[in-house]
Amino acid sequence: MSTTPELIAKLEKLGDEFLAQAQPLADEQSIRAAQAQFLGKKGKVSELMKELGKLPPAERPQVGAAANKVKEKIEQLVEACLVRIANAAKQQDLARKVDITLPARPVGGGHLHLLTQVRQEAVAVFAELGFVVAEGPQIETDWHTFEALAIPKDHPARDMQDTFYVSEEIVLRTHTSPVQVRTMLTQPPPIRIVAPGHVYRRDDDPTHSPMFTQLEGLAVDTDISFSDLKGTLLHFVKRFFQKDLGIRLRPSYFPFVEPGAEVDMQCSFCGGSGCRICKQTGWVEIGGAGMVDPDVFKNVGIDSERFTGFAFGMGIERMAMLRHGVNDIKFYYEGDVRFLEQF
Ligand code: FA5
Repeated sequence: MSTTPELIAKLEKLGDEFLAQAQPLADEQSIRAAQAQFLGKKGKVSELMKELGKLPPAERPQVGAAANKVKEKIEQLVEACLVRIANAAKQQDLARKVDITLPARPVGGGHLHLLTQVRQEAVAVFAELGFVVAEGPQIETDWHTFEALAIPKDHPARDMQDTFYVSEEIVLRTHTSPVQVRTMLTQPPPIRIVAPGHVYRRDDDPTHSPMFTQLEGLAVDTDISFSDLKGTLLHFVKRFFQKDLGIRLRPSYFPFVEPGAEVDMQCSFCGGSGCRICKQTGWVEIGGAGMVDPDVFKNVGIDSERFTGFAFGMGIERMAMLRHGVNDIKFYYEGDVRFLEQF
């Protein structure tokens, strides 16, 4: 059993002991562990204090005061050690050399969306042939979208394009053909335009989307014939797909052209021998086309005795699918960078 002076001496020694133990430590965690060894519930100070009860009551306050003093000293040493390591870390930071002449890391840039790329490339092919870009509104009048194109309200052809109506007279355009009307109303022949843009229909399956992109074409002049239409489309397909592919024009009905045709091209994937993209037929439909109907010329005030014209409308998603094998139209619009980065 220790006497009061012995116990006080032991307590006082703990301060130096802590200092010796904590001085070499270089991180906060070890300093806190050392602090617990001295000041914790089962720490060295508490151990010594167990002897307090055995001392004469009159001497106990003296020992208690010595214990408080050593606790305070250890607390101060802990603080000093923490400041020391914080300063050391700061010094290390300041000493680190930065080579500002190193080249910067490249910043990942974005790129045009696949549909924008395809649209620009398609327009570029027609631009080589003298076509210029024309535009029209996506929220369009019923008259420009249907009536002027010889599709009156009760006409069964309206069922081919299930329409989103804004009001009785205003629609979301179902095709880019109203740009034909707007162009012919404002510009006298000769006309050679292409009109790319968004169109809307109540359509939704793996190859049809409620919003998609079409590329309209229109040429009006004194001597335009069906063979000009065929030659233009054939040139486009060969140039755009950079392959010697054929086209075929299947007789079809659009009220605003006469004769009218569906435009098929040989499948760019298999070259016409049959694959999953063309459903083993060797051919894929890319759009509609035909000679401008004299009724449409009448509606826009162009003399159909003097002028003839051809028009076509193609799906840009379809062309992108044929170029890149995209088998679900949704991929274009989901904004998934894993898809978009491939192009
Ligand atoms: C038309 O829209 C006519 N305006 C085309 C035209 C223009 C004919 C000028 C004559 C003269 P159609 O409804 O077939 O035609 O659409 C043309 C192309 O758009 C289709 O061949 C297809 O490639 C694409 N398309 C049609 N509906 C959708 C849809 N919901 N999603 C994606 N592409 C579509």
